[in-house]
Amino acid sequence: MRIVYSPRHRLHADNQELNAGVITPAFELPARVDFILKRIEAVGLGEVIEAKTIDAVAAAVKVHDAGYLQFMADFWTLWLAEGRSGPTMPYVWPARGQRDIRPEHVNGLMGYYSFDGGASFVEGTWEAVQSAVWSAIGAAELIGGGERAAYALCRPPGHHAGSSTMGGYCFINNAAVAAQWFLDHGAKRVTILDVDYHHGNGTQEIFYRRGDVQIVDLHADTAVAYPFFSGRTDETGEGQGEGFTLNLPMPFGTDWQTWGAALDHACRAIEAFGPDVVVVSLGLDTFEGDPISKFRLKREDYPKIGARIAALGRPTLFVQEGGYAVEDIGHNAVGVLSGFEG
Ligand code: SP5
Ligand code: ZN
Repeated sequence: MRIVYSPRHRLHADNQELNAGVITPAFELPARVDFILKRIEAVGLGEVIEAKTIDAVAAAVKVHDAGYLQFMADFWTLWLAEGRSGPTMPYVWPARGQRDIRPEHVNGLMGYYSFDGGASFVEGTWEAVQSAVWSAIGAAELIGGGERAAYALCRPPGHHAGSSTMGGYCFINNAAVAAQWFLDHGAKRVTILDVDYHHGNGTQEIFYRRGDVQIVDLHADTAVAYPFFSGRTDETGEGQGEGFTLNLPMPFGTDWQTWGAALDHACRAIEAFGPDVVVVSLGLDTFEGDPISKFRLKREDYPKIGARIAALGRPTLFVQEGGYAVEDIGHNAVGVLSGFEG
């Protein structure tokens, strides 16, 4: 299958994150893409295409708030105007009992448009964020043109980004933007199958009240795992979307036996929905060696994921999400994609 990516992802680097009381260098690194590309070339998975420049805001505004996108576009200018130039992260959020009111100052805006301290900006962040949308749309276009599958090698990832919130290393929800692109280009129903270790809270929020996009999400139980505030089994959608969200949480230590059974259950729900296209939010942080996660999938399990998804028999767009064991991520990503191709 063909791979779409942009070298501009590299502009989002040397940032930091806030985790359980500690500010650390970011786990979400440019090297992730390097290792995946290296493995793609080693096995000859397919042609790697550089994403062409498109209007990322025009594509993203179909699933994101316009004021949120404008804030991200303006952020670096506002930050420089404060006399700052280093990486930043938010530090105050509107929580229960406070007002949903848009402040004017950059420090307030940063909190208003985020839900954690995991999405920090550097000078090139907005450029990189837009280029991930180019990759997602470029790969979607390949499928629109008749290909059975394509891989958007996006960075930064997207599934934690909600309609007006960044967090969890995510700014624009690349998979959601692509799903909407399919609907705007003839698809009647799209499924987003999220296999990242973490619950795709942003994707769920964006489509929660819609019946044209089914969300099926395998993840670590959010009673004990990030992002904590969504991802439970009783979240099934609302209104028009009732019944079109399926959360499949699993405990720490989950291995293929449990995870593979959950994937099979997920795929049966997808078969019942009958989507025109499947968008896979392809996180690889389920790997036993992942530095921030607690599942135990092994390298040999990833081709089985691809094979089960292929058995759905639907046009399939893979969109890269998490996965932080940088030395292994290439094997695991290409494992899924090779398993899909059979
Ligand atoms: C796209 C994606 O996978 N985002 C993940 C964001 C996770 N952020 C919180 C992780 C908390 C894990 N704590 C790490 C401690 C490592 N010693
Ligand atoms: Zn993740």
